[in-house]
Amino acid sequence: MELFKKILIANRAEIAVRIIRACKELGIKTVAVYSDVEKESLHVKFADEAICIGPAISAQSYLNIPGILSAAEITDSEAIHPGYGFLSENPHFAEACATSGITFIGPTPENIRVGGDKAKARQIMKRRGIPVVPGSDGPVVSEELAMKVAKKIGFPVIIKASAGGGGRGMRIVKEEGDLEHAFYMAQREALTAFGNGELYVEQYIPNIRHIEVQIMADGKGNVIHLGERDCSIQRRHQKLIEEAPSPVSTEKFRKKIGEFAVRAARAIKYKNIGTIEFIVDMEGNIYFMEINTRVQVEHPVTEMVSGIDLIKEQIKLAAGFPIEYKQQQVKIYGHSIECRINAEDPERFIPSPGKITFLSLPGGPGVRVDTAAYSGWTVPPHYDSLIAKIIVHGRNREEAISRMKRALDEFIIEGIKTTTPFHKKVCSHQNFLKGEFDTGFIEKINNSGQQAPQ
Ligand code: MV4
Repeated sequence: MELFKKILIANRAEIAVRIIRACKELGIKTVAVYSDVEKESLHVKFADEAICIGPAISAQSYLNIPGILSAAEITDSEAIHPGYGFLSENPHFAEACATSGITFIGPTPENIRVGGDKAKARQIMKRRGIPVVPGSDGPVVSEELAMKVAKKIGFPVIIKASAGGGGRGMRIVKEEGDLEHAFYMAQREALTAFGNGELYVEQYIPNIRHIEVQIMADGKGNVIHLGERDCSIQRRHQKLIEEAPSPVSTEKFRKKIGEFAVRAARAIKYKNIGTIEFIVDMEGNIYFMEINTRVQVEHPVTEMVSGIDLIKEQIKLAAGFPIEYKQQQVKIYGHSIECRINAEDPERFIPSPGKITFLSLPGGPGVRVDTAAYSGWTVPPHYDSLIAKIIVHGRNREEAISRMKRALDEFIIEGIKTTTPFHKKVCSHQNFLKGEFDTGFIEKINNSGQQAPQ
């Protein structure tokens, strides 16, 4: 077996840079693709070759399957890494790669299909005995069926879109009288957003933590997990801060949630790296939620505590190599936190694209910055506003937080607004310091304005 000689990266910005770094360390040549407005982007400068694939609008460049496949063929690329977003969870793209004789660096098209069908994934896990929130067995095809399920499990319930993501097509229903309206609203929203109005129903669990597990599978029977990430600090379904391990985790908890994740991966014959998402309630009960079939934005916190380069693993697994170690050899060391720095107003989170007139990045012990930003670069308005990830590692959570505070102070940027002030506020909040938060944390602090003394 051999690794690829050349990989095309079908993405942009920090994740494209991250993938190029892994390729360089593996001795693999890289091809960047870019849109008209991204000629001066760092991923273009870092790659061995670069091809313009069309105009700024994603649909005509980063989402253009024939265009990207042509770029791969012209450059003799043997594989394509899709990064996250864009084509990363498009089963048709994974299939089109195979048809063109190009390896898609990711799971199988069937894995991607299951990941994109949340009602089906839930049903599979339920049948395998992996705990799911009480709810419908698969999709609910009518408002009457949704009502029947809701009455059986009791209100409040949450209606979700099978094809859902980013909180779209989701409705919390407090009581019987609200269900009919909520059902049709969710259905219409899902149809508009995903072209698929299929819905399912679950009991609504309040005050949850979002905890996910990194898994790795080689398709040869080896499935392992690399521990959990706590992604509860989010705003309107956009994660803002992630950490590993979870502040509520113990050896016992990790073993339990890790085993659920491995069983979930086995249940769908998963191959490559992936994430099994759970919600954890106030009593510590764990429930399966979703499968994410891509590398995630927050993957670095797992890399920092496990010492495993997930992008290199992704590439090696796609090339057919087996996993080189056993579950018992995976050790979680210390604590890691990531702050997502967005080019946004820190109060209202409105995008703030434009020219970065000055940038100085943090460094020093235990600090990693994944970014494609540099002094003089113009953040384009056409894409998402993530411009840098500040990732810290410490021997324990306290050390990680003090390093994050220092790193945020060292992050100096001029010309655009960023969410850095927001992160500084969170890192000084007494509940964050105590590890006491759920997915409602940001709303709570933004509404009450409470802040820990410095
Ligand atoms: C839930 C839930 C409570 N109970 N499911 C949100 C995104 C998706 N990945 C899963 N989500 C949730 N699922 C059950 N059964 C709470 C959330 C949730 C949420 C829901 C409404 C408004 C804001 C939210 C923020 C985080 C999580």
